[in-house]
Amino acid sequence: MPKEFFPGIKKVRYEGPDSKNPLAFRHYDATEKVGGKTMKDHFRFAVAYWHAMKNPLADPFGGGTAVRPWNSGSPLKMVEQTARACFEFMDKIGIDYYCFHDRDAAPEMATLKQSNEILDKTAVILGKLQKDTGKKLLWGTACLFAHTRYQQGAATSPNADVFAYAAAQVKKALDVTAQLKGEGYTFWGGREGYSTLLNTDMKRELDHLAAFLHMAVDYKKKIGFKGQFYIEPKPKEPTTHQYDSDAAACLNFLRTYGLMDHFKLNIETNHATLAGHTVQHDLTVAANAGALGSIDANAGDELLGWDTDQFPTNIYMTTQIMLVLLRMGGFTTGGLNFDAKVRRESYEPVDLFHAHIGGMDAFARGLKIAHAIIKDGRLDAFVKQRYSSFDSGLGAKIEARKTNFTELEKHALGLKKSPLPGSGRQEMLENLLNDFIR
Ligand code: XUL
Ligand code: CO
Repeated sequence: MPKEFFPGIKKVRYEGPDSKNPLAFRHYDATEKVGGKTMKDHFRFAVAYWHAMKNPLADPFGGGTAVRPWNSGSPLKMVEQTARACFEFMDKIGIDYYCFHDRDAAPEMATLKQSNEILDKTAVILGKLQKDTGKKLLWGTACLFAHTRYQQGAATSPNADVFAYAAAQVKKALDVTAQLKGEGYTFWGGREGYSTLLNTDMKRELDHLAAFLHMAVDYKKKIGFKGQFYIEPKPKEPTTHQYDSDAAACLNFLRTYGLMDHFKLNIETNHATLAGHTVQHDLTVAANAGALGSIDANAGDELLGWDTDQFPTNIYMTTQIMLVLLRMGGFTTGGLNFDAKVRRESYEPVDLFHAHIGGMDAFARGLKIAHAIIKDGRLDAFVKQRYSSFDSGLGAKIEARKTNFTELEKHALGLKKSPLPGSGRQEMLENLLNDFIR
């Protein structure tokens, strides 16, 4: 086994905005404090094992292009090499957390028993690496969408044996996540939806999904796992419609089935845009419900209509994400997981560094800008003023639910002219935002 998987690449350092070194940070300085908290603590960045380490970079028209020397050899050798490559990468890029699916940490074997055995061995390897380096698991998850048995869903499969198999897989993934002291566990319903309603009993499938998640909550209690459960919304792809389509749909599902106390949401940029929302929309919906837990940071491509999972580079977007996050008071258990892959053309290991550096720098700038906007206060003051008619008098009575239609009618009849709100000043506010993006 080679001593290094990224030979010739040193630890990436902060060199300041004028640096011309492509393997240096220009804006992300882990120890710099913004608003009393280090950048490192604001973001809690994580490496996504499945993309950074395992994605072959295939597309529907051609096979993988990625050069990943660690993805070779017998299953166990590959597992160990990949784990070591991931920890070397985390060390060199300066990221403390990682996230994995059971089946990217270890491959699926011929039987469930064998898959569990290799996953157990993998957990020992990862546990040792965590102990030696201080790196941590942000969240674990189970891949319930790649194998052919899950072609028609896992917890929403029409087949009870498939449901049981998925339950067994999540049970094991929870054991391993707990063993590795994961700070969370994510449920992304990869195929929990339908391709056509002609063959689908939607109500029954949703009831099954709820039963599955209740059993997961019970098992979590049984093993004493303290990590946070997340649901990750996505509207479609691979299915035509996924039940966890957006933050609002997830919250409705959780409330309907009495699961609200046990789950928060893991919001992913490209999933929100596929749902026809901006990411700040879905973040805000989640935060308003006290349910914004974690973020899968990436970006889509405006010209392509699918989940391209690109690295986030747009400072306007990172600023708006950080505005929501700062107003919420920041992460507790969650973090910013780069659920993003390099382009098929960027096939060399060093491209993983460029991609993460770009994402971390873009978020560092977004953080500083959002902090400055909040400190400046004009944006918040404008919004406050916009609703000020509800601060006293009749408006305050409406908010306190101390009035009724009869009284409101009397008030409306007494108005001297038709009421009109002040200008929304969208352009002025867009200019204000742009003034901070330097
Ligand atoms: C798929 C996706 C997943 C989840 C974890 O679009 O985002 O990688 O984050 O299963
Ligand atoms: Co994701």
